[in-house]
Amino acid sequence: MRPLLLFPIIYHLALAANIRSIFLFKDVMKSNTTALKTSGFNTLIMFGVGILGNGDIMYYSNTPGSQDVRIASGGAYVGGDALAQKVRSLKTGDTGVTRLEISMNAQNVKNLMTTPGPGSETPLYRNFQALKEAWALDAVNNDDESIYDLNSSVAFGRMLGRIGYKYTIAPYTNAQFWLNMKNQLNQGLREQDLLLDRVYLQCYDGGANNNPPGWQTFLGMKVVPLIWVINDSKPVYGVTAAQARTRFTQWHQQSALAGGGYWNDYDIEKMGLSYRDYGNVLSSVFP
Ligand SMILES: *[C@@H]1O[C@H](CO)[C@@H](O)[C@H](O)[C@H]1NC(C)=O
Ligand SMILES: *[C@@H]1O[C@H](CO)[C@@H](O)[C@H](O)[C@H]1NC(C)=O
Ligand SMILES: CC(=O)N[C@H]1CO[C@H](CO)[C@@H](O)[C@@H]1O
Repeated sequence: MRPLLLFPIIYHLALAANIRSIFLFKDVMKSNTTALKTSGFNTLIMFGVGILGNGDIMYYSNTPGSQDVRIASGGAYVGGDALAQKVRSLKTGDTGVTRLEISMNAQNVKNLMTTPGPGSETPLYRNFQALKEAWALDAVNNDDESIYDLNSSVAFGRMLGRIGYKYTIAPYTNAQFWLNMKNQLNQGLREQDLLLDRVYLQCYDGGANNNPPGWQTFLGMKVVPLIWVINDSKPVYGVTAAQARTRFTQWHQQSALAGGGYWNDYDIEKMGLSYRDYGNVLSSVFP
């Protein structure tokens, strides 16, 4: 009978894999995706997705010379083949990346959850379904920093869950709101089936004083602290790879974390930093 035990053990190890993440602020058509795939990261989170009042989905540009791209409309992917191929390539070929997320704000979510609602025939549902397929996405990250409407956020999260996405959050403040959301979205679900399965905690800028172990206790789930790499936008929050190692290690010793992550790839390239150095920190602290 012993061999039967192997499967659950392997399954458990797969679930326990440490998260090594980076937010992609730079247009994926312009960033060094080879470096992103081969520097130790296993999770990439594409920043700058948003929805319009009619349920169309946009990929907003945060890169000089790039333009905003409409990526889903009328229940179809409309972002173009080159972009779809580039995004899909992040998880294929020579890569350590196993999970790809898109990060968005909460603009228009409340309106659309009220009318027409979260049903499977709505433009929003069909657009997210088409985008998931076109880009081979695993999760949608909620980076709401202003609206915080619980009811519509929960309805939207459940809608995404029915499409097959996981749902993640990237709080910097308002812990009670995120706890309420997590409790509603994960109510009655087993550990391996959680809908809201990851928390990326901003530990810079407005979240500079966040203590990841404290958040873990409050939320009742492990978190992935995010650190901002060296940058010229808000230099005071810039952290070298060596400093990142110290901070991740200290938090992890206080209370085991789900992994670590960085904000963001654009600054790594702009400041001439090393993906390898920042990635190695995650690979050694969160092997
Ligand atoms: C992209 O990253 C790879 C791997 O780190 C490196 O060899 C290559 O020189 C980089 N390309 C550019 C254009 O910087
Ligand atoms: C909560 O959201 C659902 C789904 O969109 C909606 O039907 C319901 O009216 C909302 N309730 C409140 C109190 O806003
Ligand atoms: C160009 C620039 O100002 N870079 C700064 C980014 O942040 C780090 C850390 O504070 C500074 O050392 C850099 O000078």
